[in-house]
Parts: sequence; C-alpha cells; structure tokens
Amino acid sequence: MPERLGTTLTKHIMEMQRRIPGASGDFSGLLNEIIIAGKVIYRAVNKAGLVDVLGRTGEVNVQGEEVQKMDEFADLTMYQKMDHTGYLCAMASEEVEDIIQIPDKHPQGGKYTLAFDPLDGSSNIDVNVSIGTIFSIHKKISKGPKGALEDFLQPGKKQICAGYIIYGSSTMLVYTTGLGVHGFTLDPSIGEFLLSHPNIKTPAQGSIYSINEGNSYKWDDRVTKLVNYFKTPDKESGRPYSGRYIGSLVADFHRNLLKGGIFMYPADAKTKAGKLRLLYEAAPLALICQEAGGASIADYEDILEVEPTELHQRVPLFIGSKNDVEKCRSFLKGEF
Ligand code: P6P
Repeated sequence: MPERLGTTLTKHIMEMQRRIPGASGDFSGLLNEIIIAGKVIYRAVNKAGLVDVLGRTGEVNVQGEEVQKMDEFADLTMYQKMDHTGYLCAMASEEVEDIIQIPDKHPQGGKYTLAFDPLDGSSNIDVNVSIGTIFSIHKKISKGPKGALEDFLQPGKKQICAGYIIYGSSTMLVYTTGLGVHGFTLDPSIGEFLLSHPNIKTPAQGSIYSINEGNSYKWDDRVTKLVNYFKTPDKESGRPYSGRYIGSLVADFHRNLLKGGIFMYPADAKTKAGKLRLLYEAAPLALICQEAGGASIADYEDILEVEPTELHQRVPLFIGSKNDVEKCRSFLKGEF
C-alpha cells in the first residue's frame, strides 16, 4: 500500500485559492513559480561544495556587499522563473539597483509585484550555515501595464503574501497570505514541499535574544540598557535569556518564530538606519511574525506601518515574540 502523502504545498495553495471567490489562479501560479525557483536554488545550495558556485564573484552589489556566486545564481533563478509568466508587472531584487521591468517580449500587465532577497546570508554558505530566500508580494497600484516604483513603495501591512525558504538541515518554505502561517518541508525523494508546520503560532514570550554583540560599542544607550535587561537574571520574568545569533537572518528568525524570542538589529553609530532592508527582509518577516501572533518594530514604529521611500531602504529591526517586542518598544521609547 503506498504511503499516504501529507498535504503538498501545491495542494495547499489550491485550497487557499478556493477560499477566495473569483480568484483567477494568477496568484497561485505565481506562488508555484516561487516554489520551483526554491527547488532549483535548494539543489544548487546542496551541491555548492561540489560545483563552482562557492566563493565570491569579485563584484560588489548595490548594497556595497561582495556578491557571492550563489547570490548571482539565486537571483537569476528567481528572475528567470518569473519574467515570462504574465503574473508580475515588475520585480525588485536585493541584488539589483532599480525595479526590474518585464521584457516587452513577455506578457505584460501582471497584477502583482515581487520583491525578493534571493539568498540572504549567502556569505555563510561557504561554511555550511543555513541561508534563505525571502519574498514579498504586493498588488500593482500604478496605472498602465508596466510596473512602477510606487507599486513597491507600499507599507508592509498591504502585502498580500510574504514568505521565506530556509536552506538548512532541511529545506522549508514558510508563508502567509493572511490566513495563518504555514510551514512546508521539502521531501527531496519526491521533490515536493509537504505540510509539516500548519498554522504556526509564535510564543508570546521567549527565552532567546539574538543580536550581534560585536556591535555593542556602536549602540546607543537605549539599546545597551535593553540588551542588558535580557541578560540580567530575574527568575520571575524568565531571565537571563540565552544568546543565540547565527548571523543569517532567515535562520535566526525561523528559530525564534518556532521557539519564541527576540531578534534585534538596531541602528547604530555606523549604520544609522540599521542594516536590514525594509521591502524584502523586514516587511515580509514582519507580516509572517504578526500572522503568527508576534510583532515587529523599527525603532518604535511598527514595521508594517512604515511608509517606504526608497527601494533598498534599511530599517532597524526588532522582531519576534509579542511581549519581548513590547519590552523593546518601551526601552526604545526611553521608558526605562
Ligand atoms: P552582521 C547577512 O549578511 C545579513 O544580511 C542577515 O542575514 C543577517 O541577519 C545580518 O546580515 C548579519 O549582519 O552585521 O551581524 O554580520
């Protein structure tokens, strides 16, 4: 008797589509293309040590960061899976300065935008640390068939879908369309993402804090006091928290989402707006976190309320368990 498969991601997407009256299927089609791109990137990431995709290209991207060969591969994979589908009016990638228009030879007038970080944390790939792809989907709001910058400069609360793929000890795709957060684990033997974490809810309070303490000399006093709070023993409030920092946003976020905890990348004397990007890192993770019962702030404004002004805008990021984020907010408001 063949084993009964769990729910595949493709089936889950169709079930979600059935809950939306009048759905054209374009959104489901877009998600399915992202799934295929994730599988192609997974295959390359898992063979990275064997084929010539390790290491640096010697180029520098729009962020001023060295481009890893895998960054380029993942970026190209996402682009090539999406550009001809007719689902998108334009794309935005962490690796590319401006918005990416759909070539005239392909169907125009797509209803959605896709912003993505094709391979976040890719400098970790050479040492076999988990890395990830992060994506954010908005509805097109500009006039005419082509996408425009305004289609991307929408607050995170208007995203219609947010998700990430984490390439780790197993490869998982976690996403939300506003109907809960659901995690799927790739079964390489059949090449399908299977539902493994239905309706993820993050604990209201965690016992993990994640921050690069090597930056502490650049922190302002509010952040120093906040981090010391989490490190100070106090039985009643479950402190001290354990320090866990992988240095790969998707991996740190995913662990805290499942176990509870707080991830912090504050602005500091050197990176005055913070390091992480709003449109394709903070905002998608913030939507997922909120849907899972958590919260996220940029200094003390909710990430999902931030009105973007630039495509590659950076923001401070405090994200995770609701009670822990509210603790951050009170320190950042100087209430301690
Ligand atoms: P730092 C990876 O380069 C990244 O963009 C995120 O994945 C990660 O959270 C952060 O930067 C780590 O930055 O300054 O602690 O090395």
